[in-house]
Amino acid sequence: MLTVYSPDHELRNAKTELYGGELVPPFECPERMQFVLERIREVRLGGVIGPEDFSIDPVLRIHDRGFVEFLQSCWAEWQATGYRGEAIPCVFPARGMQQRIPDHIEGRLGYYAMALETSICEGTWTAARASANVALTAQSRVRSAGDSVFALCRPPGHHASADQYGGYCFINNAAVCAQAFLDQGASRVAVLDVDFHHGNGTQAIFYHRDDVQFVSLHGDPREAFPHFLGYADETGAGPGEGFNHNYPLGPGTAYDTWSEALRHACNRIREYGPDALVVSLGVDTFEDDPISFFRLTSDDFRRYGTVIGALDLPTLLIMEGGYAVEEIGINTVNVLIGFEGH
Ligand code: B3N
Ligand code: ZN
Repeated sequence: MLTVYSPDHELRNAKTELYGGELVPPFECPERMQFVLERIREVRLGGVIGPEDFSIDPVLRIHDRGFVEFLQSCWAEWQATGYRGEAIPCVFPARGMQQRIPDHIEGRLGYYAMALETSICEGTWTAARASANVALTAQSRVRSAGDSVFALCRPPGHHASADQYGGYCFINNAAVCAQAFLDQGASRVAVLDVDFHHGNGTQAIFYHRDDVQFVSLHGDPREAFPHFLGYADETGAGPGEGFNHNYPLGPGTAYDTWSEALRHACNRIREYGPDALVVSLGVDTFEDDPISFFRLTSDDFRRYGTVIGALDLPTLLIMEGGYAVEEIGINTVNVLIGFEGH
C-alpha cells in the first residue's frame, strides 16, 4: 500500500498540553510519526511519497474562512500581546452569552476552540496545512487509481468542525477528503471512524447531509473526551436523518465487543453503498494507550483491518490518534496489513 507523508508535521512541536490542571508535554508529539514510518519501511508495506501542494479551496469547502484566517494568524497575534506561554483560551461564548466574534485574540481563541488541552504554537498552521495536503494527495490517488492509500497525517483532524479546533485537531482531513470525493463525481461517501475518541467534528460537518454517511466506534462520551457528542441517539437530522451511526462503548471494551460493533458498522456501510470509504484511523484503542480505555491488542489491529478490507471499497485511510508511541507503528501498520490481506 502506498503511504503519503510530509516531514512538515515537525513544524508543530508544542511544549504544553493542559491535563489535570497542569501544563504537561503533549501526548500528541512528532515522534509518533517516526515510529509509523519506521514500521512501514521495516515490513516493506509499499512506497512513501510526499504531498502535492493544494490550494486552500478544498479546505474552504469544509471550514469557514474566518476560522481558517484565525488559525493562520493566531500565533503571531498571540505573540504580539506579549504573552509568554503557548496560546490557550480562557473565556468562551458559553450558554446565555453572545455568539459574536471579538477582535482581541483572547476572545477569538475562545470563540474558535472546542477544548483547552490543545495549545497553538509556532508552526501549527503550516503543519496543519501540510497534513491536509497529505490527505488530499492520498485522496487524489485513491480516486485516480481506485487503489487504497494511507495518509500519514499529523496533526490529526476528526475533532475539528467547520469553525472549531481542539482535541489536537485543526483541519478535518477526513471531512475535506470526503467532500473532495463528492466534488470529483462520487454520489455517496462513507466515513468510518475507528479512533478511540468520537469524531465530533466530522459528525457535526455532515450531520444534516445524506451524501456522507458517518459511522463511529468510540469511548462512551459519558466517560471519555469529547464528552458532549457521540451518543447512540444522534442519528442525523433533516435530510441527514439515518446517515449518522454512533457506537459508544464502555471502559475495558476488548476485541470481542468492539469487533461485534465493527461488523454491525460495516453492514451499515454496505447497506449505504458508498462509492468511496474514508477511514479515520486512530490506534488509541490499544490496551496500553495512555489516555484511552479500550483493550485491543496489537494482533486485534490486524484482525480488524481484514474486516474493513472486506468491504472491498476504494479506501482512503487517514491517521488520527494513538499515543502509545513505541507501539503506534506496529498497531497502525497491522491495520494496513490486515486490510490488504483480507
Ligand atoms: O481525555 C484526555 C485525557 C484522558 C486521560 C489522560 N491520562 C490518563 C493521562 C490524559 C488525557 N484529555 C483530553 C484531550 C483528549 C484529546 C484526544 C485526541 C484524540 O486522540 N482524538 O482522537
Ligand atoms: Zn483519539
